[in-house]
Amino acid sequence: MLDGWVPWPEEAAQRYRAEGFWEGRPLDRLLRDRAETDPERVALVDGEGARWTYAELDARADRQAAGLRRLGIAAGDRVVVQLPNTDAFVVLFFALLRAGAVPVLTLPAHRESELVHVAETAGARALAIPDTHDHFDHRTLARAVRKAVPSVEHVLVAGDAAEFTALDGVDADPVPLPVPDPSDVAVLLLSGGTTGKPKLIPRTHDDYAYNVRASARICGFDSSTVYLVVLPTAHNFALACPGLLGTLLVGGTVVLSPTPSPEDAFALIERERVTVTAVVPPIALLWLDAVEWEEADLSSLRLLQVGGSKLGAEPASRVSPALGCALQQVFGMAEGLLNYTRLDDPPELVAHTQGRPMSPADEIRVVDENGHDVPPGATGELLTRGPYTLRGYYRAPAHNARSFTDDGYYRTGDLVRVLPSGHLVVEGRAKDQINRGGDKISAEELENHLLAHPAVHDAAVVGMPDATMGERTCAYLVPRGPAVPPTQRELAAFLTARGVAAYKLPDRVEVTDVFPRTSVGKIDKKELGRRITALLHAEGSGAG
Ligand code: OOB
Repeated sequence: MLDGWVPWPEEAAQRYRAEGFWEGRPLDRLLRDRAETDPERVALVDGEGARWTYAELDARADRQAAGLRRLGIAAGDRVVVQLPNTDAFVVLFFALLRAGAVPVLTLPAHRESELVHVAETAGARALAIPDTHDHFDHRTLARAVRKAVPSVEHVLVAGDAAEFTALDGVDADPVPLPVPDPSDVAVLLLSGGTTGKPKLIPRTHDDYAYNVRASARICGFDSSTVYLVVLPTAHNFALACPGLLGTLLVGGTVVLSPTPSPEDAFALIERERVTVTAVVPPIALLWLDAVEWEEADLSSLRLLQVGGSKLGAEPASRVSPALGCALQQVFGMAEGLLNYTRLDDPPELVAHTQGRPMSPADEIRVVDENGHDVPPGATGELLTRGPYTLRGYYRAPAHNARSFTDDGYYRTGDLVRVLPSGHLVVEGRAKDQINRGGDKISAEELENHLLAHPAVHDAAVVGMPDATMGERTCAYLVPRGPAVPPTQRELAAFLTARGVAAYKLPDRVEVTDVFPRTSVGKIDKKELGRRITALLHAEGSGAG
């Protein structure tokens, strides 16, 4: 058993098993099963058109698993994975599961600040990266991570490995490997984060397999499904809701798009006759515009899943007419709980709600600031527990004490109301986080970086309304004494040099002498939010 994570209480675990939510099978079996029943079907196609059957993918994973063991990666070892949407990700993901190691999934956009923290927290044994991606040399990043985190012994590189180990060369003849305990942690996902640094989310074989299986059923995935991975494969939405894993589970075909741009994605939809894909709202908006001028044939598309941040009712109602497919809203979280609008829901509910919980075993409470249940239909914070929602972050006891109730409910920090149909409408947020078109930015994490700037005395990060992204990031600064406060460009350079991911850089910087305070003396972020919103209105831009 991996230590440092919080398992479900025995009573709940027994119930989830007895009721069939947890099947007691390792996660990698979903690939093995298909390789046995449909070996010659195409499992995976990459952006360039290279194709792998189920048998080939399965065999590659076996060979790499054996190679990883030979390299010294042992059962329970954590391996930080930072790979873009390529076959290398898929093979390594299954190879690690089979070697009994735990993939720790990070985004290609993450940089030194995030990776060092993640590798350190996980006590990672290895790091897997591309050589270069999106004009960035990840080997430079790996050198910095190794220097800062001595437990990282191996760097595995997809492509030109330089002084590191080439992933391609890791293969060895398959060996029998011990079967992992299905109730143990299979994978560690990254949380959006509301505090100083991102947290790690343990997902077990049992819970994640159920997440994938139930999602695939609700979304109508079957062997005719051709799923386009548009978001990063490492993101829970694209990986398991039902995503890449859900498609492999049912014997469909996964197609990997290198980017979410309409040029790349539309060309792949046409070429591979893609039937379903998942995007965040800004990409949905971009695609709704792009169909006007892009010539591609999108007639194969049956379903567009949209989630990660709130999709407005107006663009929601434009999806079907413009793209000729059904819309599904998805309100999910890497921590577990998934809400889907159903394929047979009336159009009103699909356009105006963020779906209802996936599982009959999902328990939902909506509470006020004192933790009391609000009256039916009123808005409050969503609390949840269930067979695929974590009971605690990995190695984070202090944070866990705040993020969970005594009886195990996870405090989502999302403000919702529940309709009589059980559908949820997301009304806002009670957490100190900015949701920049699906990318989550912890205000505290960014403020800590800003406070490190010599000319900054105090910093407060708030969201500001934005027509495309939902919100963008505004950093309010109080300069240090007579110092000249940094401009937005100077700050961007400063933060980049500190190894902060580009999506976290403030979109706007505002300088003030003093922060508004609440009655208890905390920075009044609501007031700052109102100020920047008013300023945007006065400038004639913003919410639009
Ligand atoms: C997904 O997962 P995360 O972990 O990146 O972010 C979770 C948070 C939620 O707590 C909520 O604040 C926000 O993202 N969110 C939405 C939303 N979907 C997610 N807010 C409003 N409307 C929505 N539809 O973002 C995620 C994971 C699995 C599937 C889909 C999204």
